[in-house]
Amino acid sequence: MERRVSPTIQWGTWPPVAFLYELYSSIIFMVCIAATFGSGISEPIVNVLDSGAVGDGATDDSQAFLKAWETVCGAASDTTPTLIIPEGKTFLLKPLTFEGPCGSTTIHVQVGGDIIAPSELSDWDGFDPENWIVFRDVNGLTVDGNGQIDGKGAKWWEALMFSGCNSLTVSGLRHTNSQKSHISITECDNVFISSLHISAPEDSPNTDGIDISRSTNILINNTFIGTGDDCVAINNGSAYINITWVTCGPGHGISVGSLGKDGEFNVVEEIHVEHCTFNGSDNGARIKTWQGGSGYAKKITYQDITLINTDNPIFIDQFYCPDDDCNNKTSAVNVSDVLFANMYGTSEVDTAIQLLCNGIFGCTNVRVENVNITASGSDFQTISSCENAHGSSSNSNPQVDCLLS
Ligand SMILES: *[C@@H]1O[C@H](CO)[C@@H](O)[C@H](O)[C@H]1NC(C)=O
Ligand SMILES: *[C@@H]1O[C@H](CO)[C@@H](O)[C@H](O)[C@H]1NC(C)=O
Ligand SMILES: *[C@@H]1O[C@H](CO)[C@@H](O)[C@H](O)[C@H]1NC(C)=O
Ligand SMILES: *[C@@H]1O[C@H](CO)[C@@H](O)[C@H](O)[C@H]1NC(C)=O
Ligand SMILES: *[C@@H]1O[C@H](CO)[C@@H](O)[C@H](O)[C@H]1NC(C)=O
Ligand SMILES: *[C@@H]1O[C@H](CO)[C@@H](O)[C@H](O)[C@H]1NC(C)=O
Ligand SMILES: CC(=O)N[C@H]1CO[C@H](CO)[C@@H](O)[C@@H]1O
Repeated sequence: MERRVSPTIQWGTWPPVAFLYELYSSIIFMVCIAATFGSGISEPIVNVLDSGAVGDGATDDSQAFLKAWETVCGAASDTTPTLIIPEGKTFLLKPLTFEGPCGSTTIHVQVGGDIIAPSELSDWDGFDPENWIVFRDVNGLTVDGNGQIDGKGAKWWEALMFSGCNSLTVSGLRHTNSQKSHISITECDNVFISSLHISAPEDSPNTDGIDISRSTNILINNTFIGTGDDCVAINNGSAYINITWVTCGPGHGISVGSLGKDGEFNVVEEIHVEHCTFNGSDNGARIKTWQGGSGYAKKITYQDITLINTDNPIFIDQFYCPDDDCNNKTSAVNVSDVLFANMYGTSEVDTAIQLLCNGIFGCTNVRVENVNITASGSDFQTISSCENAHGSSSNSNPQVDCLLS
């Protein structure tokens, strides 16, 4: 998300998260999956209809879902309980948390039907307005199905949050109309996200597709993201994040950061974005850091990327300042070991490659290889521009002669 409003969430009974200053609001699945031992049988099967859910899109089904969850979460350790949200129905849910830890080490949530949020602010009285659906401390969770999760465009939440979750799988769902981020993943390890379809209007502010922070070993594969802000934003404490076969656009690119806001110490490393397409997005491959921060962003690769009418296809911005009210500072997040390779297609702007690094230590070992980015129109040509960027380039159009060796 470009601008984060500061945290107002009361995390209450979740002490480890006191430091979660980056809040996610629409739908929150906080899922924690611990070690998986397999060998479970697919029982018990718990259908939300059997717990009293109505599924007419108007009745508040929250309590029925929580009741069903109690059964699922309380199932014995040698089972694989399955929560069925049946297709052909639409379930209205108020903010709720599917809380772990649970008895079983593997839990399956099958989302066949649609889930919608209440659209009136008054429906949120007495609830934490930052979070809609939360899965918290649930280990070995799989959430899949063809259902749609519709945030109804409410401004005050994020759609789906997985927090503190290990061995999480999310696939197949359609997410729409969250006004903040659609899916947030924080404090999770070993996550597989695939075949999602995430959409929000292009002009909706702060609607990140997927926000990642303090998480490791994540693969996001084969997913479409079209939103009003970053398609994927990778924030502090994230490492070993792979993003493959993702199409982004509209949206603000697949971004590392923003990092180092308000002098924060932030670290991100081992981020690999491959076989992705940026289609009409503002920004493509982007690393953004505020002046005055510290820490690092390193070992980042963007390769095998298709660009279609992309604004700022390749962009390192160490002067990130969306409100234009920043002063030059004397510290920075250290950006190094960045590879942009095999990137082909068209740019909406002339400066297709921008490597803007601070004058403190600049960016080091930035490589641009096998790149051909041409103008999307016939009235301009692409160029590159650098400040304090060190590294190398080969076989690049536009040439990046400004990279200092
Ligand atoms: C991420 O990509 C790296 C390099 O391509 C690979 O070695 C690693 O296994 C991948 N990790 C995941 C979780 O997919
Ligand atoms: C990722 O998606 C691609 C393209 O759809 C597919 O070929 C590949 O098998 C997927 N990889 C995994 C690990 O699911
Ligand atoms: C960023 O993450 C690192 C590593 O997890 C942690 O040490 C640091 O405190 C975090 N920074 C902030 C501002 O939370
Ligand atoms: C790019 O986006 C446009 C507009 O949404 C769409 O018509 C086109 O099919 C997309 N191209 C690809 C390759 O996804
Ligand atoms: C920045 O990172 C590079 C690569 O890790 C390292 O060589 C350099 O010393 C770092 N600079 C500072 C000021 O930390
Ligand atoms: C770059 O791509 C354009 C358009 O596809 C092509 O005409 C041009 O020959 C390519 N340039 C290089 C150096 O490969
Ligand atoms: C806000 C501001 O003063 N930004 C400047 C900081 O310094 C760089 C040069 O290293 C300038 O390009 C920025 O305009």
